[in-house]
Amino acid sequence: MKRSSSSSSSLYHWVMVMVVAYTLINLVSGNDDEMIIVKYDDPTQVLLQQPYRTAFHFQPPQNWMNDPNGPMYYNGVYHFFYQHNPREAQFGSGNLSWGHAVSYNLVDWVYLEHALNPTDPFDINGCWSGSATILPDGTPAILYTGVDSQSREVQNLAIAKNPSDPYLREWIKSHHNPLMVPVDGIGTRFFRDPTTAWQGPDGKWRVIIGSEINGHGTALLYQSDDFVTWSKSPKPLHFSDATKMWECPDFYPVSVNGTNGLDTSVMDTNTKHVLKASINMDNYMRDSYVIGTYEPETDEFVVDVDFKDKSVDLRYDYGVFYASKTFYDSLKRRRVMWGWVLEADSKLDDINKGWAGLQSFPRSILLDESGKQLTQWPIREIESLRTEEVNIQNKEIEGGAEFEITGITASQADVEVSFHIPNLDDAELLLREWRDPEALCRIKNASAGGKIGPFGLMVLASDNLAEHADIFFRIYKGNDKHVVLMCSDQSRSSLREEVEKTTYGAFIDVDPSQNLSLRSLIDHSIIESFGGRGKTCITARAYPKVAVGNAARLYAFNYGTESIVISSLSAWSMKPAQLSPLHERTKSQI
Ligand code: DQQ
Repeated sequence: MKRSSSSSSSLYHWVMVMVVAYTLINLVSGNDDEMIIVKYDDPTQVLLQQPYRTAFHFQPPQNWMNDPNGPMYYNGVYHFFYQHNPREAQFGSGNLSWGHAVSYNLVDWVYLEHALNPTDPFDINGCWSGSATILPDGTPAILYTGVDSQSREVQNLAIAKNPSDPYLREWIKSHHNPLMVPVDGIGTRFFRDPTTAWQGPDGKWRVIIGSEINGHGTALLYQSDDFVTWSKSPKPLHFSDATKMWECPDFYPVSVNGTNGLDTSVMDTNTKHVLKASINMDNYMRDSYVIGTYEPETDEFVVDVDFKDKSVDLRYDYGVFYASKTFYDSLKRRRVMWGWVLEADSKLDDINKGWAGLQSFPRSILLDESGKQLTQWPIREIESLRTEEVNIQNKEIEGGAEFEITGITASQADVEVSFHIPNLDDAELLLREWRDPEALCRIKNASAGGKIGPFGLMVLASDNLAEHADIFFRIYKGNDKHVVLMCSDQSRSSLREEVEKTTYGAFIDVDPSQNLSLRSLIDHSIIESFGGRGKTCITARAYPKVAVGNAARLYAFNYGTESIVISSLSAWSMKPAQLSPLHERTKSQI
């Protein structure tokens, strides 16, 4: 692709983003009965701040968004709900409502009216996170946490008013609400986030609720015959004394040999189960998971390896990724995951920009063939956004070198690269004290030279490399095999001081004598990276001052002493996804 066409399409995109952003602000502001919206005195100020708004990641038109809620595929339409504060670009627990958007391809979205707002005594202080379950008669049902008039967390039910409305625009809260209240010593602020329910062989529904009991993160188990009357099982599904409060648990089957995802109630001898907990402990937010065997007759869940601590637990993503939720996509027979990607910009800048919070690009999720971990990959529909392409084959990068990958829009790109490491013999020894990969990535950042690595990609880089975010590998010699470290280093990602510039890292369980792959989705202020074909994922935020829009560059680099070969690299500019309210779309555009 030629630089001139990418520049003009990018310019067009920017103009469109600004026009749409301005129009949306006005449109939504005018819709008084729906939301109360912060008014901007000087809309140009808002528009000037938009370089960080994303082109193909889900964002609401404005204001604060956090957890993904109740994703589902129903009657030909994908539904996505999200925690939204319709009043401002900051978390406001009492205002939290369920934003709602629909899609036919999980890429382009139509914003609808909010599905749930805090209006009743059982949720007057916030409609918090929850999940959707499609009942056997085809009725979509939402179980969600309400913060009630006494500030207790309680579980509520809402049913789609008209299941034949393709967009399920109206939801009726059950007059039986609240269905579950904190009893038996459960803390009133430690009882939330119901999962998608599953049905056991006895026909009873089961659901788990996140909690902390006696200081231990716990998945409380509830059962019901009719989805309305729920009773607490004497034993939780699982708990861990290595963790505290479990938010947004998720529990679902994965196929041991197959490449399809499984519906939540499927369980047979070819399935294992995944239990994920979102743990916000010691100022660190992570989505950790365990894999185990679930016996539906007894509700026993026996884990292979239990939760321990943040440096050794299995995590969906070792970067900024929290409160995730999966759903079974019956159309494509896969399990799809969404996760909340937090901001790294200052609170004041969030307010000035008028928005905060992203969703990860949806990922399909499978059990790895080792059976010991999951793998994730952006859903293949993302490829419909790929446009100009560059390819590089068999290119050696000598130690200490970098080169620019030109020909694509580097601020809005999908990059897949596969590295060959010609000589593994001279790998440095992995020292015992380097147990925590994130700490190791901080000590050995991209500018600390090594032997095999650091090598990888420099993204959202400025012309003179004053700004760049780096995703790279280092190879070490461990006790009996090579160890591969993957880092996502933001330390030089912005000349703006107020921005958080966190460095993340994780080990990848791959054999580096085979090709080592890296894929990065770059979208203005987010970088989602997948190492070893999705065995290790790291999501990061970057807010460059200079490397924005057309000024952003992409490089491959190798600052180790040993040469590395790029066996293949493909990179694409990405078209923006379509995100707009229903009244702005014609039928053919939906
Ligand atoms: N966010 C929700 C809670 C959940 C937390 C409130 C996790 O339901 O525990 O917005 O981010």
